[in-house]
Parts: sequence; structure tokens; C-alpha cells
Amino acid sequence: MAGRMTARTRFAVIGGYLGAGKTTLLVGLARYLKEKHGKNVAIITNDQGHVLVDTKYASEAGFDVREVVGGCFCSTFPEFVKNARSIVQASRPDVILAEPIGTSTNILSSVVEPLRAQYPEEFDVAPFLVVVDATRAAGLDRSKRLIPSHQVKEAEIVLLSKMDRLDAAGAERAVQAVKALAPDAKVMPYSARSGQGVGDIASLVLSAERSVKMRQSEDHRRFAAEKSAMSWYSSTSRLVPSDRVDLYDLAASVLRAAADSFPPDDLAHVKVMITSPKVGAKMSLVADSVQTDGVRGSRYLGEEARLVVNARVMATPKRLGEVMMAAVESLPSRFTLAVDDMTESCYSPRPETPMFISGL
Ligand SMILES: Nc1nc2c(ncn2[C@@H]2O[C@H](COP(=O)(O)OP(=O)(O)O)[C@@H](O)[C@H]2O)c(=O)[nH]1
Ligand SMILES: [Mg+2]
Repeated sequence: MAGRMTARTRFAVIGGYLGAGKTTLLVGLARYLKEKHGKNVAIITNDQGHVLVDTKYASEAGFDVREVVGGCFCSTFPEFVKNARSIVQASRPDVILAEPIGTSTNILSSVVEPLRAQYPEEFDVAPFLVVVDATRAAGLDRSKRLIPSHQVKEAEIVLLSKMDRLDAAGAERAVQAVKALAPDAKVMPYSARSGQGVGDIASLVLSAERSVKMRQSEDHRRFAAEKSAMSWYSSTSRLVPSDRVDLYDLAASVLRAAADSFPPDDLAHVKVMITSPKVGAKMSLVADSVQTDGVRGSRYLGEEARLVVNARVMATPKRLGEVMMAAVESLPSRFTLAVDDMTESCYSPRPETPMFISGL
């Protein structure tokens, strides 16, 4: 086979803030591309922490998933490329979709640009896509946080999620808010719930459109305090029911513990996933909004299962750890089950050291 040209793999990086809708879109797009276009899609997830709900969710949906854990893609570019290559070797996907950490601020300069510049023979890199939660878009320019609006400015295309939750006037305000921040970016509204707009995003992912945007010079150190103020928590445990347990009540009770302990603005994203051979259920809390993302099987659990909790909250690691651990440990007092075999990690993320930053 020496000298034979292999086809380049189409590569799309889908960034955006915590809870914006990245993972839901990745899985929805992968499904759409497979069912409507017959494409084989692989997914790369990235986050802090030792066990990721996102990875479980995407693999439950039946896709080949690799994860880069413990730090941002942008500071582990060689590992990112290694993962991408190993996926190409293993399953020859037509498309790879990659989701960076929700607080990343240098994905264009540290991932998208180097990927297209250094590996043009291997990867055909789509414009950098950034998901923005349409229900929060109008407040972006007034937010006390710097990161969400900066991410919009990095985008080549903005994907405006959750349009099903807005009326026509709200939708228009969201589009205008994004255009004010990123006048050159194309804006594509969609809803992962209704499927509206997902087909257009799929067509874009399959198109010949390429990433061309150059990095802006920007002092990324100014985001460091905001990133480290948001602690990360992850835990896994075994659930052993003695009688049938309602999965949604159980997941909701873990989320409620977080909602009762922190103000909505500080709750960036809390995710709970429960999996067993028979069931898979995910529930997620973003600010004051709880959503159930049913995955597989019934809502009742009768056999042993794994519980995974991920949280990103503006709080000290100590306080976040205490609240989330108590939420899990108190489950046996509210449900007919035992909890054991718990592993846990909780910390304030280390500052990122992007590999390709220049022009400060
Ligand atoms: N109503 C609605 N909810 C959505 C949509 N996209 C994502 N969500 C919900 O938003 C929450 C966060 O989504 P997720 O994909 O985990 O966000 P990520 O942190 O950006 O990966 C989940 O509860 C999703 O079900 C959408 O288009 N409409
Ligand atoms: Mg995600």
C-alpha cells in the first residue's frame, strides 16, 4: 500500500460554554450523519476529572468515543492528535467531532489552527463551531463573566442552541446579541430537542467549507481567575437497590442538593448519569434549569447500576466536595438502595498552559 493516498478525515471542533448544548449536539449530529448520510462518526470528549458523563452519554448512544481527561486539549495538543490518529486507525470515521472543555478560551489558536496547519494531509478541518445557549445569549454582553462572550468572538460559526425554548421575539434578540459580539461569524439557530436546524449543521459539517480564521492576539491570562474559581467535582459509585427505584427521582435529588446549596448563577453545570445493563438515564442542571435526557430502558432501576456525577460550580473545591458527597451519601436514606464503591475527585483546575499561544 506504500504511497497510496488515504482520504483525509473531516474534523469539526465544537466549542462553547458549560451547559450550552455541545454534547447533546455532538450526539445528535453523529446520529443524523449516520442515519441520513450513512456516515461513520467518532467523538472526542475533553474535560477535567476522572470519569466523564459526556463520554458515557456518547458511548451509550453507540459511537466510538475517546476522551482527553485532566486538562484542556489546548495544553495537550500532542495527546489530542494522538487520540485523533488512533480513532482514524481504529474505525476509519468519515467525520470526527471534538468537544473541548466548556471554559476553554484558546481553542482556535491552540487546536483548530495547529491542526489545519500541521496536519493538512490527514485532517480536513471545518470552521470552528461555537455553541451558544440562545436562552442566555441576550445577557452575554452584560455578564460578569468574561469567558462566554470571548468564546463567541473566537467562533467562525455560532450555533445557537435551545431555540425550542424561545418565542420569535426572543429568538431574534438572541441572534442580534450574537451578531453584536461576532459580526463576521455565520449564525445558525437550532434545537436539539425538535431537530430543527440540525440538518443544516450536518450539511455544513459535510461541506467543503474550511477553517480559515486567524487567531486574535489576546492575553489569555485574564481568564485564569475565572477558570480557577470554578471547581470541578466528579464521582462514581455503585447503586445496589433492594427494591425498584425511580431513576429520575434519584437523579433529581442529587441535582436538588446542588440547587439548594448554590445560587443559580454559580451553577455552571451539574450532570448525573445512571447506567446498568438495562437502563441509562442522564439529568442535567444548568443555572436554574433541570433537563432529563433519557437514554435507554425504563425509568425504574431494579438491578445494580453505576452512578456518575460531574459538577462545575463557582465554589471552593472543599465546599463543592462536601455538598456533592453528602448528596450521594444520603441517597440510601431517601431511596431503597445501598451506595458503595465510591471514587471521587474534586479540585480547582490547574491553569492551562496553551502550547501555541503567541502575540500577547
Ligand atoms: N431545550 C433544549 N435543551 C437542550 C438543547 N441542547 C441541549 N439541551 C440541554 O442542555 C443541557 C446541557 O447540554 P449539554 O449538551 O450537556 O451541554 P454541554 O455542557 O455544552 O456539553 C442538557 O440538559 C441538554 O438536554 C436544545 O436544543 N433544546
Ligand atoms: Mg459536554
